[in-house]
Parts: sequence; structure tokens; C-alpha cells
Amino acid sequence: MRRVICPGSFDPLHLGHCAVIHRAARLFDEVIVAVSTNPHKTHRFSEDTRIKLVREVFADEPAVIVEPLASGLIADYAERREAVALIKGLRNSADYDYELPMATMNRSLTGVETVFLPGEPSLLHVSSSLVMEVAALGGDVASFVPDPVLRAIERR
Ligand code: COD
Repeated sequence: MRRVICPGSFDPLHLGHCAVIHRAARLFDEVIVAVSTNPHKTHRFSEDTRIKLVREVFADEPAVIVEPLASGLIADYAERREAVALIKGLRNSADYDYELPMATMNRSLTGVETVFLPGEPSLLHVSSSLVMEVAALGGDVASFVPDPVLRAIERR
């Protein structure tokens, strides 16, 4: 069983994230979508809501499981969950520059590998913060987020 972890705050989940998770599920036996909560950050959606939305979107994919990312080092969490790798989506060179030292540090901490998947070209401009900004200013974000997330944004 080759299990990987796809970590993120998913605040909220968008189609760029979904494409990476779907592709990870085709490459590995099980994908844990680990939803992080940063105590020093104000999240737009509660952890419970973010987890519920990811579960709803991937309800038909038994290989995708969703859980909160435990506090502490992600490398330790990956070791506890017996994952072979972390999966990160890359949008651009800024993502790469940010992720590379973390990947190297995580590997030297516990040996966990990081697998980078290039983002879907048509979704490279999509981020949770831009989606929420566009929505707050009255723009249509239906082509950037899955339906359950769109409904959650509209309810907000
Ligand atoms: N296309 C492809 N990939 C995308 C897109 C897109 N359009 N948008 C985002 N992504 C990727 C991101 O690059 C990231 O890999 C993932 O999707 C999740 O994105 P976000 O925005 O939900 O997540 P973030 O940026 O809030 O990251 C949260 C993490 C928990 C992943 C991050 O904080 C982290 O890795 N922390 C490590 C903590 C730790 O152990 N530190 C110790 C030092 S190594």
C-alpha cells in the first residue's frame, strides 16, 4: 500500500487543488488530504467546514481520505501515517522556491520524500485567496471551485 499525503489549508478547496488530488490518486494507492489550521492565521472557513467540503467533493473516490493535519512537524505526521511521500502542486517558480527547502528539510528530518506535480495549465492562476477576493467583489467563481464550495461561498 503506497500512501501519500496532500497537505494544505484548502481555505477553500478549488479546482487547482482538486486536479492535483485526482492525479495523486491515480499514481498512489491512497491519498490523505490533510487539512491544516494555522493558529496564527485567520482562516476564512472553519476547519470543520473545510474538511466537510473536501469530503463532499471526493465522496466518490474511496482512495481519497480527509483528516485534520495534526499540529507539529508534517514530516512526523507523515511518518506516523506511514506515508511514502508528501504531494505538492506547483503553480510557478515562486511555489518551487518556497517548497524546495521544506522538501529538503522534511527529507532530512525523517526521510519522507516530496513529490511535486506541475499544476493544471488552465488553473495555474487559481488560488484560494484570489477566488475569495473575486467572489467578495461580486465576480463569478463557478469555473474555479467545485459546486459544494461554490454553495458555501454563496452562503457566506
Ligand atoms: N494548482 C496546483 N497546485 C496548487 C494550486 C493550483 N492552482 N493552488 C495551490 N496549489 C498547491 C499549493 O502549492 C500547495 O502545495 C497545496 O496546493 C495546498 O495549497 P494551500 O494554499 O491550501 O496550502 P497552504 O499554502 O496554506 O500550505 C499549507 C501547508 C500545510 C501545506 C504548509 O503550511 C506546509 O507545508 N507546512 C509545513 C509545516 C512544517 O512541517 N514545517 C516544518 C519545516 S519543513
